[in-house]
Amino acid sequence: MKLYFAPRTRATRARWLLEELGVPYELVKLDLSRQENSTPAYLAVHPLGEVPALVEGDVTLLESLAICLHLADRFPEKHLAPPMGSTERGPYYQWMVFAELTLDPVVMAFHQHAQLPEEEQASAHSAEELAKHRTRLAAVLDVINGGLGDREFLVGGAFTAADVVMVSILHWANTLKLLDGHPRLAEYVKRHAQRPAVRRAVSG
Ligand SMILES: N[C@@H](CCC(=O)N[C@@H](CS)C(=O)NCC(=O)O)C(=O)O
Repeated sequence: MKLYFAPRTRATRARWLLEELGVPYELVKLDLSRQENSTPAYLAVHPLGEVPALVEGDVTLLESLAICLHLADRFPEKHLAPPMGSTERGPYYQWMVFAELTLDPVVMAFHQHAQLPEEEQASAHSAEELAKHRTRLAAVLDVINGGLGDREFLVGGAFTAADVVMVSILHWANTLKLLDGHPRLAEYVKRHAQRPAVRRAVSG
């Protein structure tokens, strides 16, 4: 297996999961600042020039969520996904998809706001948009907080790929200081960030 990767991107969650699984893989690092993702060779792997991409034999897999779902199922003996058809499988899908399709867009909205020039950030339109995002973010974080409760992991009392995807996006939210009013979620992120597999995934 070959993982096309760049640090501090959505590729980190795929690398983290590979490290948790402890399976052999080849890491191909791309320097996005040098447009190494725009070469004809890489565009033949990922036509949009994005990371991650996972190549195994004749199959190339795009989309970090699909890669995480696939990898956790590919090695069932590692128990990073509840068995197919089990009671836990539904919540497992739910949290993976909630993280990607509900949490990620609102975090992205804050990220994009932070990239705006200062005068644009201060404009009335921008402030109004930000207020809407804040309301949405609070509601979304409340759902995750309620789902997690006092438990250590999202699903089935054990660490799964759902934690990998959720923590990755919450970690991004945390770097934007969006978890300041949610100590339990901040603690959930901090605790997972200390996992040895995370340290390996962000090293070098
Ligand atoms: N939905 C895709 C998004 C992939 C994506 O947007 N990757 C970004 C990094 S997080 C990228 O490669 N951007 C190319 C660039 O910055 O030039 C996924 O989750 O894999």
